[in-house]
Amino acid sequence: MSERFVDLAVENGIAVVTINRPKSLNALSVEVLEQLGQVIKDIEKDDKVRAVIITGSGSKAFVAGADIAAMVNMTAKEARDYSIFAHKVFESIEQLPKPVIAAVNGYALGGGNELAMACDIRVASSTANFGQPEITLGIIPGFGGTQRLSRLVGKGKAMELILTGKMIDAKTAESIGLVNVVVPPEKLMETAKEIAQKIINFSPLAISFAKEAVNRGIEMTLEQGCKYEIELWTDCFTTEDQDIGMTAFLNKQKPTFKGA
Ligand code: CO8
Repeated sequence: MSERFVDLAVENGIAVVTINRPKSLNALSVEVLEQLGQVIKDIEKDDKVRAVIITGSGSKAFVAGADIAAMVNMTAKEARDYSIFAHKVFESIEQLPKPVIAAVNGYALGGGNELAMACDIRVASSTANFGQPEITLGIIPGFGGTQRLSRLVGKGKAMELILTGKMIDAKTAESIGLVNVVVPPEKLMETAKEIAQKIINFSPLAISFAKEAVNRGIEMTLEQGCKYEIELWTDCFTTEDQDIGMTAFLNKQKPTFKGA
């Protein structure tokens, strides 16, 4: 049996996905990406899973990047296939109709920062560090970094990080909008789970529509995005959850959403 590099644990509707390759600081080899892709597929099909947290094993690294040892002798064709495959896996995370939170426990470099950025929300340990150091290796980010970073933090900061390859600490990452919240290391998983729990109390359909509206809309003009929002907003009114949520509000009760 092949070695497991991605662990999955589901508890109370929250799936914790742990990249577990500590000897290489959880670097994303092809095997890791394949296993991560399969775990995300399994999670999509599993109705019991309502939210996902992605983290790294140990306290040193979330993911220290793509696997440099595996890339050093790659041909251009192999590098292209590697990049295309990673993009597919990260898109499957971004497009998963369930919320995904990155719990960044340490270094999130290169492909690691790109993985965190494919998630919906990033919670960071105060000991985490972020960066796109590809330029120091004679390459550029190849798992979405040049695109998602500028969308998240703006072109100027993205250029600075990508062109200098410098690392920034968690507080700096928070100040530029790369990270949503920074917490002490011992509070990392607790905080990520609290955020996941808060979200999964809401209608899973509304959550998936909201995620789709934001993710698709950001690729469109404002006018197109607003039209797209109208469609998804309208879809909300075909759900029982819309009735449940509004009726509960008017009756001063707490809604229990059905996901229907
Ligand atoms: N790949 C493979 N192995 C790694 C990686 C990595 N990204 N990062 C760390 N390791 C290994 C080290 O080689 C070392 O192995 P060994 O013990 O066998 O020597 C072990 O992990 C521990 O690392 P260090 O001894 O270096 O630990 P330090 O505490 O001294 O340093 C750092 C920690 C700062 C995180 C350092 O390891 C480092 O700089 N790592 C590389 C970070 C990096 O450059 N990441 C970007 C990689 S490129 C990338 O992600 C591109 C994505 C798009 C690719 C598109 C492909 C087509």
